[in-house]
Amino acid sequence: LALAPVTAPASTVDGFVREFLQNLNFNRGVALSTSSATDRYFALAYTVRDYLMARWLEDLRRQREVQAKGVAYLSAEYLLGRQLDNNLLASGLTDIASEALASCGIDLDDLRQQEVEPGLGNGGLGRLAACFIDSLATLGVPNTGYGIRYEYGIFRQTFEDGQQVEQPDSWLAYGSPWEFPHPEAAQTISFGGHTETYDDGGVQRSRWVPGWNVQAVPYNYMVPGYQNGRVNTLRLWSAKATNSFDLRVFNSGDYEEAVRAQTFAENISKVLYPEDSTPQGKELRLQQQYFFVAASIKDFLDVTLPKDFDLTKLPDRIIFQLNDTHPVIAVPELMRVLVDEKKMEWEDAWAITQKCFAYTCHTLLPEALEVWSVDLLGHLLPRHLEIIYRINDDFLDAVRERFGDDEMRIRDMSIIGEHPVRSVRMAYLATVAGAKVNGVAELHSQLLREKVLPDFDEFFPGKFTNVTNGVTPRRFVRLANPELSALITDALGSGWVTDLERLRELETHAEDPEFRARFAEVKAANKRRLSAVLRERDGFEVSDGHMLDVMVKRLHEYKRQMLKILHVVTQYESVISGRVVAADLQPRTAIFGAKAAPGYAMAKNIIHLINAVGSVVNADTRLEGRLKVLFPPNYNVTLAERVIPAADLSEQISLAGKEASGTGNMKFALNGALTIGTDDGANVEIRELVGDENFFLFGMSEPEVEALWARGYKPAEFYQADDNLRRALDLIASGAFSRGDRSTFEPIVSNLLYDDRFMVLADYSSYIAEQVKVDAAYADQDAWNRSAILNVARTGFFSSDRSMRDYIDRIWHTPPSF
Ligand code: DL6
Repeated sequence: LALAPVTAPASTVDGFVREFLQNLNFNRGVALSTSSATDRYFALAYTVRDYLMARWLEDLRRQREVQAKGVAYLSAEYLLGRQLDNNLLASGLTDIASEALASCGIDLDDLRQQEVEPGLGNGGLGRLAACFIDSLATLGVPNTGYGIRYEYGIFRQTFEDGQQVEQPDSWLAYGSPWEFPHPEAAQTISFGGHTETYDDGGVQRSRWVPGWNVQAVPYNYMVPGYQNGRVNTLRLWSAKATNSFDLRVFNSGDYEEAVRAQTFAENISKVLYPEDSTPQGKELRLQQQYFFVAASIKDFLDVTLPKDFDLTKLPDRIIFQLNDTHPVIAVPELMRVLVDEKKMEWEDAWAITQKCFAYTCHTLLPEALEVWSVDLLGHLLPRHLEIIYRINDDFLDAVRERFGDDEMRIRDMSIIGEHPVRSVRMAYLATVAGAKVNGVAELHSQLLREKVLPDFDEFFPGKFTNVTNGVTPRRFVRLANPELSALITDALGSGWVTDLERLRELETHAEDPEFRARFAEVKAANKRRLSAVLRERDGFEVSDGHMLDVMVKRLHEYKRQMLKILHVVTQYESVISGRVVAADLQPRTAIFGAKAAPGYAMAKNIIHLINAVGSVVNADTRLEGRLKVLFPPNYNVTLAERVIPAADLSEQISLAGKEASGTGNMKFALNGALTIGTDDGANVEIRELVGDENFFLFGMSEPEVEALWARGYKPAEFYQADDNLRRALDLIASGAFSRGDRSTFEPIVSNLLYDDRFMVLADYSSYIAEQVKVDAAYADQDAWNRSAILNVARTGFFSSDRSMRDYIDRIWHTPPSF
């Protein structure tokens, strides 16, 4: 029996009902008549798992047997979103489940609402990782995603008097039915202590004598491919104390001290670090990073590989993809394991290591390029610091050999920076160690090569490449937009879900008035659906006939939510001053969704301002309801799935040269919103694909931004030169949105006038002019719909399936299936 393969339950309504009721009875311990919605949701999730289980076990068996080269994706973040619908879709069970539940008197939709989404990421980077693992499973590429099972994910945002308040996200309060804990497979992870040299049979070797340990407990999650019978694994690590408490101390009555070690250890996976672009040198953060990569490397070497594996063949078996700098401490860790534990020669270990890693950079902001002070690193991971020094010495010797004693260049390229404190530059370490380094959009990869790491590009010809980001069409079109999906399937058949370039075939349909009318009806239905969600969730009303103008993303000054709210204030001011008649405004609702990092004061001020403007504008009858601002709190993946399909206009308005790629921009275009955007990140590629006539471009290009900086940017000159800008800023400064208190938003206004690092004022007039064109274009609904359909038709390139194929071709060289 133990050798018999597991079989899935019968894929029939009766089979599903039987499995569901069994789960309700045997796994939840309740009868249908007494079950709560939570019981039913859990029983449903268990049932879907049961259907996927046979495939999962079979894939794990096959992976062990075939031992083909696979991908280990190392990411500190996975912003997964709800799992139930995705797993129902992947297993092809949605209709059966819906019918089966209905026969038990249960509405599937009610159970969907029970799921708390695992918010184990801050934004684009974490959501990208979730899209990538979905695509790898769909392509049939063996992959394990490795990360951290944070007990608390990204904070739950509420507003108090318009200001952000962060609440803990206790997504595990009722447990998660999707995870499989394996405490018996825990790995011991060490920290602290010191290093020493010793005589190993006549050879002098170094070793680490750690100071303390924690246990890394794996929790496995299924990652099913889309209706292809493949299931990969996401393995998230949870920290546990080696000794849960000290009984002797407990018995002496010092209860707090007895569990101190436990609290300390378990803090490591307690909370997602709430920053996505301004990392601070926090010890806990470095602990998190080392904790998960050390556990993942051990897991791969000790558990996945056969016992007698020849480690010189490691690059034929695995590539560790470093998702940004967070996992880069994996490089010295693999070196430590190979040299100290497996007793390899340094040169051999380094040759292997250099083939086993590749690094994706996700930023252009200098402050987001992570560095760790050598003091902290040496205190927490002393042996790793020694290894990093040796890697750096060898690297700088090679640089000297190539470029001579150019000390300036040596200093610039050193993995160790000296200012303001001696630190390890993790992006440099990743670049030196990685077989490949990629940016995430064409422009980003170009700027990475030319501006951020030019010396490295020269030194390592061919190492740098680009892979433009993508998004999974399963979650962001098929699930999020069922009506558009039905329309597309009607026109093209269902193959587009795994071959998104087929959307091109919609181009001819864009010329068909009947198709355009059906497309318009889909958009209207999506707006009604969003309206119902916002009414129930936040008590908001979405007015009929309004253009939905949407800006949803993390709050950061470089993304320039400020520019969008200045547009709202400009329109508002033009009406209350009597220069524009309200009836002449194109009815618009600006929808914002954004969380600010808790320590980022200016971002929080901007949230406050948006809410304050919304309160005043929405209540002012002079606007005759033609301009509205809605800011639903706690923007997350679940809300994104409702907002994006309903949007008419997508705001992608970062300062050129600052947004690495963006992925929201792709989701909106694929759902038939037109973009107003700068030539930044992947906007550039979106515009090239959809055509200038279907995209609202404004603002300076990246070279123009550079030229303005070089000339000396004085934002106040732009304020003086533009009447609308002056009026809008003056209105904010006057206290019009702060009950007359001029001090409330003074920091925002003076920052814009005297600093304005992200050139909001310089791009303002071009933005406002382009918004006038948006209004004019929207007035011709039929032409707008044609453009929207062409956006859908021409953006199939942005499927994460294509991104994954690019990684496979350009970086990983893994076989497409096993
Ligand atoms: O590559 C995914 C995503 C990009 O789309 C965004 O443009 C980029 O800002 C984000 N990067 C990060 C890393 N930290 N910073 N800054 O979140 O990655």
